[in-house]
Amino acid sequence: MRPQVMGVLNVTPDSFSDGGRYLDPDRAVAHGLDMARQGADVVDVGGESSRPGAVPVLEAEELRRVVPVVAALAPHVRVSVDTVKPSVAEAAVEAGATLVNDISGRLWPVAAACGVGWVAMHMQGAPRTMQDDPRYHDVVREVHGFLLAQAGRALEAGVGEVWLDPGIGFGKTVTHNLTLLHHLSELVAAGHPVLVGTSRKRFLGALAPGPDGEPAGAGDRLPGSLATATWAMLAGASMVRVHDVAGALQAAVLVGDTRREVVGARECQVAGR
Ligand code: HH2
Repeated sequence: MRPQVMGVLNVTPDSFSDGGRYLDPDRAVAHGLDMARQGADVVDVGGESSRPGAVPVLEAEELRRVVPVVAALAPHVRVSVDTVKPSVAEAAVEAGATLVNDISGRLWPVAAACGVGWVAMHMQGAPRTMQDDPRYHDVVREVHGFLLAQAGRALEAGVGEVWLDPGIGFGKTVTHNLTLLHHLSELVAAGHPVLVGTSRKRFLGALAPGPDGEPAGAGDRLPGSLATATWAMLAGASMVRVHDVAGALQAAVLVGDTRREVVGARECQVAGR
């Protein structure tokens, strides 16, 4: 099986890379359907930005942004809801979402009560201040330890589908992000499916500046996004969360084929090659 691709749909005015583009519900639904056509296995609908410095959104506003978009997409593609608010998660599930993507890593009781899957992500602190001075004694031990403890609680509560996500960029320096990617296979080895989101994140720009020596802006981070998504999939991640679905899907197919060692078989089917 190839790794899955989760397409990002931010119904927000202020997300770090696509803020304002899909705040209009019709545009959001059109983009979600487009990602589904491109092959996204899941469309992740969020109504609150979690970029560094982001200010929380009121519950009523988040519900207004998310619920109609989830309802319109759910008949066509698997939908996850990216929220930390139990009420928003519940309303999105009511509207058709079957996965709660939880950057707080604390909503397993909601997933258990609603009978849906749950993504537990690790974050140090809260978006408003998380990048001020993130510190760990041992980032791998602390992040993996938190995720496995939360997974245990979720399983005990009866959640049947538990994903773990190290939370790249959430209260982490560039070095913390790279260390977590380096040790990703250890998280995979714990036995839960792993989701990784590096798409367009700031550390990619900092690591690979443009020709002018300046950090690459969010719109110029596709190569780094694909490289890190591919790294994660090769390390065993079962899903990558991306803004650019078509490229990630191509990478996922290649990783899947390489894992199954069918490259040779496929070459035979391509005439003249
Ligand atoms: N990253 C973002 C949001 N949600 N969920 C998971 N599970 N993993 C991630 O790495 C992750 C996430 C941040 O990206 P984006 O949604 O594009 O930006 P914003 O939070 O500004 O809306």
